[in-house]
Amino acid sequence: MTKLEDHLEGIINVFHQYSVRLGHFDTLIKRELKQLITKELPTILQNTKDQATIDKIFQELDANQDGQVSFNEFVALVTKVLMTAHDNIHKE
Ligand SMILES: [Ca+2]
Repeated sequence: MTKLEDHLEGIINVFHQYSVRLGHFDTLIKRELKQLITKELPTILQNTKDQATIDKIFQELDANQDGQVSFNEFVALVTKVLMTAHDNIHKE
């Protein structure tokens, strides 16, 4: 695998690491999303310990409003975080 392919697979692995914990094995419920964000994205996302922020992010990601964030819905967060990380690189 190339470096990029390896990183992309890494995103899937991290999602699964949290999605298997509670409820359906392949979706994130709010508690899993909170754990993922708090543990894996503390530098890029701010105020992640604030429940209101988590609620807002969850609501935005859960496009079909079934109370769970699927991998396809999670990709919206990955996109946002990637763009923020890219902007930050140019600020430094
Ligand atoms: Ca959903």
